[in-house]
Amino acid sequence: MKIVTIGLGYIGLPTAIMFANYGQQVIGVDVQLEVVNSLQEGQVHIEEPGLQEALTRAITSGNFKAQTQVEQADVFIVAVPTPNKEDRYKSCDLMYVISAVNSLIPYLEKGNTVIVESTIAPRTTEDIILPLIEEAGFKVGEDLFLVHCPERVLPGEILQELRYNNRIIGGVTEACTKSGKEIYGIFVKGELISSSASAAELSKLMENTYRDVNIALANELAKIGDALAIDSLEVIEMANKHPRVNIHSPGPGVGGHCLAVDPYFISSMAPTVTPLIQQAREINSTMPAFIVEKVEELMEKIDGKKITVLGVTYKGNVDDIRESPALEIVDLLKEKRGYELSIFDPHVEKEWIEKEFKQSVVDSDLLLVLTDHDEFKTIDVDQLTLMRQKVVFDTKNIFEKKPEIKLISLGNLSSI
Ligand code: SAJ
Repeated sequence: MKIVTIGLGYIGLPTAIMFANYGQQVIGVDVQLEVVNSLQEGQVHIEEPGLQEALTRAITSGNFKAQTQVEQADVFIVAVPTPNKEDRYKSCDLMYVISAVNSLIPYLEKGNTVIVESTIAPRTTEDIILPLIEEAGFKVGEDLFLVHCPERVLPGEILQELRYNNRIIGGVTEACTKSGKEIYGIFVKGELISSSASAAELSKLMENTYRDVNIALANELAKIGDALAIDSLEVIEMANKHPRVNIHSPGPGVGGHCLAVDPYFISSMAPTVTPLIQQAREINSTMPAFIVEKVEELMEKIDGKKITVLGVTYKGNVDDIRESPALEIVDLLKEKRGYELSIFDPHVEKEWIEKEFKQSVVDSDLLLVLTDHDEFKTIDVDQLTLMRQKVVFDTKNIFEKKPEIKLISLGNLSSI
């Protein structure tokens, strides 16, 4: 089978490589020439465990190549970004999806299958993509097949989850779903769930919304703990021992290109019936400002000047800084509050990031933990000797209590 994947980012690239390593002939297409060049030279451009080795295998077998041009194939997979529009409701911007679909239409032939993996607002496949294809003269479900098959893999675990997660196959007709199942059956070991395109779209969005709302509840609980001087982290730990409770973890905010984006795709389509979803977004997106407020209180109390920030990615063990609450916090602390800042993140290479942890803590009054990279979990007191004061504000709950350290977490904010 010949497959063209359009979009070689966090989802499109692993998917393309996976099909190639399962014996399919795959052409990966991206509009960014530097991405294509780097892949042609055998180098992945994103950090994801196992991906480099998988690319090397795919290239060596001759089953994968990258290019900027779409060409004829049996299957077309669209995995391009869908950002929020800058409108009032932050609705789904389909610009890249429409452009990708338009780029493949000239190559369509009878019997082809078009799959959209990009996360899209509910009803997009049927109301927007289907007409584009039918205007080109094809009857979907008869001449060719159209499927929404949302990606649901967790960054950091992509290769494992691509294979073992259950996969929703949302066909525009039953024949479309059947075709989608045959294609993903090539490597997916989880259940292939037959559905419609619209239900598949909403399911994907609700999965991320469920997580966003649950995190908002945890963040609200951290604020309740602060207001009432009760350890909210201890409360969460105990509550989660109840067999039907699973409160998520509070943190400095919700980032990445999924949870901080997708809930708006639902609320913008149904704004009057989504107060809970909108409120959760509001709670999570104001967490950085809340953390900065607490940092200010703490810095005033300890008469501090310099802050060392640990981690700027949107979560631990990834290199992705898109929609990162940590960056928003850095910006607020530096530009607006004028603290001296030193930033350390072993997963990100930028000129404003310290190369050495040891160097980043020199004369620091506060270690502000914003990301739970594994590297930070093993930091011990000896590595903090160069700090002016050994105060740690750990927003990710990864530091152990030690007598030599004054440790503030989201569980004991009231002790500031
Ligand atoms: N976070 C918290 N508290 C938590 C869990 C997460 O504050 O208890 C924060 C993280 O620090 C991060 C953000 O939420 O800033 C999102 O992280 P995440 O690990 O929840 O999710 P993503 O964005 O990396 O991936 C999610 C996943 N969705 C679900 O778990 C329902 C993944 O399976 C999806 O494929 C992905 O979105 C996507 O592409 O949509």
